[in-house]
Amino acid sequence: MSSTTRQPIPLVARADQHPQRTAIIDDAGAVTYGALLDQSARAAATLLDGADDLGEARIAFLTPADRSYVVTQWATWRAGGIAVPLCQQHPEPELRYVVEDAQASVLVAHPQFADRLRPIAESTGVPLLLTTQFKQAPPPSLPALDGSRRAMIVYTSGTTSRPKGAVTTHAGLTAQITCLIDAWGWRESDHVLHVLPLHHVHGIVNVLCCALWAGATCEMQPKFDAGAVWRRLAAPEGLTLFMAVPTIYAMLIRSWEAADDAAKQRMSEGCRALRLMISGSAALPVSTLERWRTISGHTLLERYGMTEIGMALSNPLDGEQRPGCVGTPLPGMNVRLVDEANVEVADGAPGEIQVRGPAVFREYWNRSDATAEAFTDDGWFRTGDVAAHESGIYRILGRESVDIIKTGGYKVSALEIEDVLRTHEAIDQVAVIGIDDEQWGQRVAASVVLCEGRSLTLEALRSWGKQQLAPYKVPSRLMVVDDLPRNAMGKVTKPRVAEMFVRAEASKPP
Ligand code: MCA
Ligand code: AMP
Repeated sequence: MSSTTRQPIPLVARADQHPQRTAIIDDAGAVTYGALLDQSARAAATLLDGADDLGEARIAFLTPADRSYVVTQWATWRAGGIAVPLCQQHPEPELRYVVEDAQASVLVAHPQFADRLRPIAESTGVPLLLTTQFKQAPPPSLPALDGSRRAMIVYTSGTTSRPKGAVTTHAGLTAQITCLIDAWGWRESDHVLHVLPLHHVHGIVNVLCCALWAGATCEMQPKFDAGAVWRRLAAPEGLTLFMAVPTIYAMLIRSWEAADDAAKQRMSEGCRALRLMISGSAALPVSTLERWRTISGHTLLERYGMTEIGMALSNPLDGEQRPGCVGTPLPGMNVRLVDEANVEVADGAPGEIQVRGPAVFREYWNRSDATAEAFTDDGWFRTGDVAAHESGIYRILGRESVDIIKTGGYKVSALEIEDVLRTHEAIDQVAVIGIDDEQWGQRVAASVVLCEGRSLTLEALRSWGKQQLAPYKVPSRLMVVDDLPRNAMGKVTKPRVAEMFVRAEASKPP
């Protein structure tokens, strides 16, 4: 890297210390840190297009899970922009929402996804750039940036209908990364298998950015596929780390159970070569933890985090891990449990998790009211999750809002799904809830009252829903009812809706 392009984005600057090392392995082969620096400088020149600094312009991008993602992310940062990763699985309305809400200045697409972004570029007037159009020459200089510069917007669902953009600064990202580097002993010799989506913090920060910070190798599979993961784990040469959500471990367990004895043995032996396997993003059932231990020899290290804060709590790398617990605060994270009056609760009593520290996000993009509401007067971020601690070790008990559903590790808003379902021509009233599910953690379930004379099957609802919503938000359970249960105020009583689903499941023939 030339001195004119030297910059204090720590993640990028560190790459200069080991240009020959392999940073990424994807379907096309290995990429060194030096190549990432070179390609991201050229891409930054293209984004800058003669300007000195993107000045926090939002660059929304859609690429496969491969080197093109990292090149675009680094180029955006190096040019002074804010990275807005888009989701491959989102249908057009969801992609359009993010592009418009973030007020993106430029859309970047890998040619594979150009057709997905072109209609949005045409109707919004936001220019579309293909990753194959990145310039051949690096820029004469890159802007000087400090840690307070906004780095990334990740869209996250909450208690409002539409997702909000959580903005993290470069200093915040550095804090999120470095606490995990310390806590999980990341080192240059690490080699992580990456199978997670790249529009959420788990895949972006915990896996990709930590690996690149450490000078390690990040091996990217295009998407999670149980067979492909097991093939790699069964021949684990080089691999040291694996991270996933509980649903993925449940799917891997199923796939292992279905294999023949010789294959089972190869898979199990392969796992033993890794130094660490981690689970997070949703509660890890103790049954999954135990089954995985029998299969792989690993006690999954469970941790707790959130888009707005990165990771807050983690079990220790070495030492006691209590099943069902998420450990203690990570380095630099201040965590407390409070009651409704914001007073800290006693050992063993339930309280809301609140977090403070340099890793906490800066704001919700363009939503100052929501940002203000998310923090206490003395600066603690309210997570909305409820936990208890005993001798400093935390156990997650649930969430304050029934309208937040965790399915397959994704957080989705019941209110957002209800708003979309209400636009279906056959639906008069609707209540969306999460119902417990062994594989998905929770499933999205919809109870609907239909318009006079209309009918609706789950299949028809799902095929319509996939045009509007990400597949993980589309209900996979449907109940048509005459009336929704309501309280005296006329508000739908969601616990009663949940009971109706539980009764219906129980009365199904085995
Ligand atoms: C997909 N399907 C579902 C769901 N998702 N059905 C019910 N519930 C769901 N949640 C259906 C699809 O509609 C499709 O059905 C079929 O399953 C296959 O779809 P596909 O998209 O191929 O599914 P998959 O690839 O098998 O997805 C499962 C997955 C994925 C790999 C577990 O959900 C995933 O990558 N989850 C990780 C999410 C994550 O990274 N979260 C981190 C958030 P049909 O055939 O009928 O069309 S960050 C976070 O939470 C914080 C910071 C933290 O702590 O980490
Ligand atoms: P997201 O907003 O998508 O980042 O999801 C964050 C949410 O995932 C948290 O607020 C928790 O509700 C949930 N979560 C993350 N890790 C865990 C865990 N280990 N156990 C239970 N819930 C978790």
